[in-house]
Amino acid sequence: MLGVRRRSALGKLVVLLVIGWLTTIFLLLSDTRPPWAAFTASLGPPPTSKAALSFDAQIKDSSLEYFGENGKPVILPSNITNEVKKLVDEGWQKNAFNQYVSDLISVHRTLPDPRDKWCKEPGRFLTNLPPTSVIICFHNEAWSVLLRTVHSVIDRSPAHLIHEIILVDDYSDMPHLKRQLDEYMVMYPKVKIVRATKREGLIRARLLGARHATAPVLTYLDSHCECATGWLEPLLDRIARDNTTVVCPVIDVIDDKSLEFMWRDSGVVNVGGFDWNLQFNWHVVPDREKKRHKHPAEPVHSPTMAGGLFSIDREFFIKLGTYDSGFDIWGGENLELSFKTWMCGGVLEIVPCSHVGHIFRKRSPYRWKTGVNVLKRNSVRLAQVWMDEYAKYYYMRVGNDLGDYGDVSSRRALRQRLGCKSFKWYLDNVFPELFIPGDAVASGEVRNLGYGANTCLDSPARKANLHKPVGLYPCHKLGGNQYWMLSKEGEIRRDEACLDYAGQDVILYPCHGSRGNQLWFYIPETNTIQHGSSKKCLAISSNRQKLLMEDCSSSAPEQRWRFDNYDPS
Ligand code: LR7
Ligand code: MN
Repeated sequence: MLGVRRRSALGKLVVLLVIGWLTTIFLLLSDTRPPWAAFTASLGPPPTSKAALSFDAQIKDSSLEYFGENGKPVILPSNITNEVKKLVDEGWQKNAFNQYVSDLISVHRTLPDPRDKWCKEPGRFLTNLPPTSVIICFHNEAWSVLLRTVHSVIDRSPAHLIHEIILVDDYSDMPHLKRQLDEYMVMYPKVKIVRATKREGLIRARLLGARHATAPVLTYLDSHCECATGWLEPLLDRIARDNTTVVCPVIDVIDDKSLEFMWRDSGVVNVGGFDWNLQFNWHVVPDREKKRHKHPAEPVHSPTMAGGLFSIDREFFIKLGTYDSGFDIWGGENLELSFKTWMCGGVLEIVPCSHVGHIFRKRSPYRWKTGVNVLKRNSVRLAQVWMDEYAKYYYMRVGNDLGDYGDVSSRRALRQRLGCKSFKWYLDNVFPELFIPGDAVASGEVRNLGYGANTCLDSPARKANLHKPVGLYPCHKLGGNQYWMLSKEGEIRRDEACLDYAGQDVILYPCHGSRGNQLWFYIPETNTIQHGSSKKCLAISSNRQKLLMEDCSSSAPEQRWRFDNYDPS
C-alpha cells in the first residue's frame, strides 16, 4: 500500500478498489481473524476488553473524538469500576506503563508537529535521500503500543524512504505477538517479522534484524515509540551528506501513565554523556558546541547516544563491527557504538529537527537472567576493549571485581584493524567536560573516625534523590554509594554531583564549578572537613544516622574524617 502515492489518478483508483475488494474478501473469509481486526483496519483503537469497548463506544457517540489525539493525555476518571481498575493494574504489572490507557488510543493517533520553523524551510534537506530499513526489536511488548510504533513510521514517513520495517521478536511469550501479529501485518507488505529461536536480548536481536535488512541505511527504534511529522528526512540527510555520521532524533517523553506526547523545542536539546559507572546521562549542549552553530536546530555533536533510536549507514555499521555480540540482554551497547563511532573516524549527532517519542519506564517489566549481573558483564567487555588506561575508573566502581566477562580478543583485534584513536583522544576532544577521577586528590570512602569509626558517607543511590540529604551507612569497602572524590578545586564529588551545603541539609547537587556552597577543605593533619563559605565542620550525630554541620572544634571526635587515597601531589 505504501507504493500507491506515485501512481496516476486512475491507477490509484484501480489500486484502491482492488485493495478494498481484497480486504473485504480477507475479512469475510478468514474466520481466524481476531474480533478487533475490522476495527483497527478502520482507524479506531483496538479495545482489548469489554470495559474498554463500552468506554470507546461512549466517546464515539458523544463527540466523534478519539482519546489521545494530537498527543493529548488520557486520564481515567476516578470513578472507574473495580473491574476496570483490575484491568488497569494488570496492564501496569505486565508492561510497567499504562497499557489500559494505551489500548483506548488509536494506533494511528495524530501528534503535534514539534519541529522548529528552521526545519521546514525549503531546500533544508537533500531531495535524493537513501531509503532505510527500520528495525524494531521487542520482547513481550503490548499490542497497541507496538502497533502504534509501526503505524507512526508508516503514517509519518515518505513511502519511498521506507524500504522495509523489520520486527524482531526476541522470543516473546505473549500470545498476541504470534499469529495475531502475523495476520495483522498481512495488510502491510513492507513489514517483515523475524523471530529469534531463543531469548537473545536486545543487542543480538538487533544484529538479527540487521542481517535481514537490505536498505543502505538502518534505523533502529524501541518497540514503544511514536515518530513525529518529518522525523526521518533530517536523519537521512546527515547520512546522505556523510556516511560516517551516526544520527539520533530528539527523544520526546511519552508519559507512562497518560500516554501524553510531551515534546520539547530545539532550544532545550540535550546531548549524551556517561559517568564512571558507565551509565548514560544527559547534558546541556556545551558552549564550545553552541559556538559552532548559527541556529539551535542544527545537528549537534554528542559524546554518546541513549541507544535505542538512531540511524546509521549500513556499510559503516558493518565496518565498525556492528555490536559486540557477546553483550547480553540489555545495556552497554549504546556506549560501545558511541565510543567507536568517534574513535574510529565517525561523528555522532543529535538532530533537533527529528523528533521521536519514547515511553520511559520506571522499572524493567521482563525477566532478566538470574545469577548474572548482565549489565556489569557488558560494561566490563566495553571497558576492556575501548577504554585503555581509563578502564580502571570503572573497575573501582565495582570493587575491582571484573567477574567472568568472556573472551574479548576478537573485539580488540577489530579495534586494531580499524586503527581507531585512543580513549584519551576521545575524552580530550569529544567529552572534555567529563571529570577524570585521576585528577582527584583523594578518592574512595570518606570514613568518620568517631563513635567506633565504622560510619561512611553514603550517597542517595538513585538519580531522583539528587537534592536529598546525603546519608550515612556502615562502611562496606565496595565502592558504589560510598565512592567519593575530592577534586583539586575542593569539590567532594560523585561524578557530576557535588556535596553542597546551603545552611540546611548537606545534599547532592549538580556540580557547578563555581565553588560557593560546593567548596570543602579536607585537612588531613586534623582529620577535618571544613565547608568553605560557612566555615562549619562536617560531623555525624551520636546515633550515626545523620550528617551535621557544626562549629569546628579541635576536640570533637564526631568531626574527624579520613578520606581514602589522599595524595595532593
Ligand atoms: O531481552 C530483551 N529483548 C528485547 O528485544 C530486552 C529488551 N528488548 C527490547 C525492548 O522490547 C525494547 O524495544 O529492546 C528495547 C529496549 O529495551 P527497554 O525499552 O526495556 O529499555 P530502555 O528504553 O530503558 O533502553 C535504553 O537503553 C538500552 C540499553 O541497552 C537500549 O539501548 C535501549 O534501546 C535504550 N532506549 C532508548 O535509547 C530510548 C530512550 C531512553 C533513554 C535515555
Ligand atoms: Mn525503551
